Amino acid sequence: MRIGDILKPAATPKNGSPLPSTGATASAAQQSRVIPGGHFEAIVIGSGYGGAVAAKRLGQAGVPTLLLEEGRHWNAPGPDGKVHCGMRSPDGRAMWFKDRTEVPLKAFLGIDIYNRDIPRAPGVLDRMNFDNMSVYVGRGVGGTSLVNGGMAVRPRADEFREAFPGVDADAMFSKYFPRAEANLKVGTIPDDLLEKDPAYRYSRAARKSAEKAGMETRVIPSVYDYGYMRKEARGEAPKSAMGDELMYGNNAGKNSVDKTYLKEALETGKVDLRPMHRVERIEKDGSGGYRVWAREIGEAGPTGTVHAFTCGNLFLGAGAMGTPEMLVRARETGTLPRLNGEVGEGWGSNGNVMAARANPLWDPVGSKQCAVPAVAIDNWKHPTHPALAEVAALPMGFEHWISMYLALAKTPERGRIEYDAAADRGVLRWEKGQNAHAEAGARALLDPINKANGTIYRYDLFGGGRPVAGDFTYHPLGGAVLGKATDDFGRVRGYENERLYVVDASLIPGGLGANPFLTVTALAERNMDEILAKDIRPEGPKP
Ligand code: FAE
Repeated sequence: MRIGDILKPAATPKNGSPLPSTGATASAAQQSRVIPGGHFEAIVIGSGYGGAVAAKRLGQAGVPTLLLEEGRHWNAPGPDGKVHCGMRSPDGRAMWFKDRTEVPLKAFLGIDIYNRDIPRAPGVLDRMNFDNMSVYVGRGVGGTSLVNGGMAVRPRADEFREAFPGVDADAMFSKYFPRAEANLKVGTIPDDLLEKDPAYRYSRAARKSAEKAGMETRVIPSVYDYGYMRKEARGEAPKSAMGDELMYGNNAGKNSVDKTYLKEALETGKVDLRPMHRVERIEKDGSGGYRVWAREIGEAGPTGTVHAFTCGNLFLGAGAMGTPEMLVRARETGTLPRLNGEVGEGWGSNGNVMAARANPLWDPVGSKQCAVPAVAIDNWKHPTHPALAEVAALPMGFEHWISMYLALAKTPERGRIEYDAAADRGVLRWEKGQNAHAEAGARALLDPINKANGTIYRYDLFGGGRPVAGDFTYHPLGGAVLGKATDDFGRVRGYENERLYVVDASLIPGGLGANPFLTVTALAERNMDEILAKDIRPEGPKP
């Protein structure tokens, strides 16, 4: 039985009222207790980029705000004195309730050297597996900023305009992208690191082979602190990205949003942060606002304690898996019946494809590799298969001559998030053939590089003898697309005048031609300007 089966919409919970367990969490919670959580002027669900911008801007405007996050607050060291574990030594901190790590690489020369058994715990990286597509997301205060590559890339203006016909692109590029870059602390890798450091030999090798094929290359901005990276390179600071830290979190160096927007949000004194609270249901509360049901997550999984909070303004920032899931559940179970048919639609993988080439012996990539990518190869001018490929690190501690790429290919393929009533969860509908177009885009970029350099793909890394893999993504986008499921500022359609907002990557329609977090942040800044000025504090901030 689920919360929705137990409680009629807008029921007022009594303190400690006993409830049967929910279907989704039956093994962990034999009995659920609902505890009234109090009223807040605003609630933000999810603490990634979109949620962090919303929380900071609400806090600065003097709005008492509750920030609910499913994952941990990663601020306390484990027994080894570190908050996060490294990629070569994963433990329970690595993955979200998994018995074994699930990184994309399956094998090296036929042997699975990448994945390890680990204790099941609320770790920082989740891989959500659906038919034909797996989706990686971060779990914790800071969302996917905790585990991502830190690449802060502006989309091309024409791609931005295509994705967001209702948004003033000039204002975005002159005001909101610069604002997001300043707040996220975006910088550019200095020449001494990129051109000379042994840890960037892999970038230089891939760049050289691309240029030999006549491809354009460019440097990618990042939120990693290059002052810190220089110290790592000189041996003056503990190694983080220069060691093997990235996908399971960085212990230093990276400006994830817990170090930027969220820190500033909490400093306003107006934002109450509750980690390890998973929102399972949202509904109108009968007095014009919203009731939000959040289950406490414990070290062993979901607990039997559910908090029922109320608010006047509800901001959904649970990412392009979490936000569509909450919305399709609300529409299908009737707790928000006026949501339109666009909710759940327009989901895409941003054309993510991973691929690898084998370099010749005279082109080594280095046994030490810095995990923060620095170089991209641009094939966007391709007439049918535009793509950008970022040169990714593969830090294995020995020379392997592999150039690894994360391609972002332009593809028309889109899926949808549907509500699975039996499991009470959102399910991604994505067909097998839908990966082919993006994979062809990656090959349209890499085939000429192989040809010009007399090299071949690596066929042993992704399983099934495949040279390219488009069946997983780091960049889930869409499911509540701007201008379709919402108005042009993220106000949810059907509830436009009732203060229900989407602020995250689900606003982006499936593909962008660039890594998404800078756009998520800039768009959230723009939308919060409008929402605060018109809906919440038309008379100005009240700190
Ligand atoms: P996100 O950051 O995912 O945050 C959502 C938060 O909501 C998470 O903390 C969830 O735990 C939480 N949540 C979900 N459901 C619930 C619920 N029901 N109740 C409470 N909390 C909930 O969303 N992008 C780039 O631009 N550059 C990169 O270099 C890059 N590298 C990446 C590398 C990896 C390995 C991965 C996985 C992603 C990468 N991305 C990169 C993608 C980028 O991090 C992502 O687009 C943004 O983080 C999306 O931001 P949102 O605010 O939408």
